[in-house]
Amino acid sequence: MLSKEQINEFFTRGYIMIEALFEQSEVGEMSAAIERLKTEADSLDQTCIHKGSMFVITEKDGQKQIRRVSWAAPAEPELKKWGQDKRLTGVAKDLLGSDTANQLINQVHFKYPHDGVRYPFHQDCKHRGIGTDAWTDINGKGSYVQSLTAIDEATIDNGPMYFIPYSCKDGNLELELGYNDEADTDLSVHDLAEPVPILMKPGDVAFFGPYTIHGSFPNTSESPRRVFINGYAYPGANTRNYPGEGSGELITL
Ligand SMILES: O=C(O)CCC(=O)C(=O)O
Repeated sequence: MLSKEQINEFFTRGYIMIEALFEQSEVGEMSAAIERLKTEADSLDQTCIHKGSMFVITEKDGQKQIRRVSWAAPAEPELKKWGQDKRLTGVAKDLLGSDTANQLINQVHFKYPHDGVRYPFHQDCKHRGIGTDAWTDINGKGSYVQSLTAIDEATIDNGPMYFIPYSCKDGNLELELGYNDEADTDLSVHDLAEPVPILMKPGDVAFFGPYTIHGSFPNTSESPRRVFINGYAYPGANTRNYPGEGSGELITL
């Protein structure tokens, strides 16, 4: 799927973007599945496993936040299908250097206007459990690839993803987890480039590694910013059970 230049860019800059990997009609199908999840989330008032998926619901300033659905597959099998689409897994195959992977993430991030949801700058290696028994970098190149598919257009105002180019160069910087709205990550102690907003059209996909620092700010626009995230680990790198029925499935890339 990828050229040598793209593979090199992934490992040096820390991320690549592939425009229009999915057609608009396909994004429409993903979007409809995500809206069905949103309807389920509307009926819940706290974080729970529902229909086999983990719905993460929080509250901020008295307002309900539908933050994410982790391992969306059981509640919405259409999203399992898209998360195992060969256009995503083919890229993961090239980047992992493996024909198979454990799929750890099949997730939707919702970000509605003024809901305050943000993701402080972080590295996904922390989420994978680096430094604990949960995680081993088996292929010596991070052993993990995450993809982020734009469902809505990502504009500068609706809380787009930001990447810090080349921030993967020093591996694990032991940053905090990226799920706490209140966290205030001090990046000034590291020698880093400026964060770059990734303005995506629906169907564009960003791929990034476990050491690439990324995050996003609240949605201050009047339209939603929804993304569909899938993550693939080199077989055996992960030993942890992720919430959701069937998570961590060994798949053929
Ligand atoms: O949805 C976002 O803006 C953040 C995504 C993210 O942090 C991740 O995919 O690890």
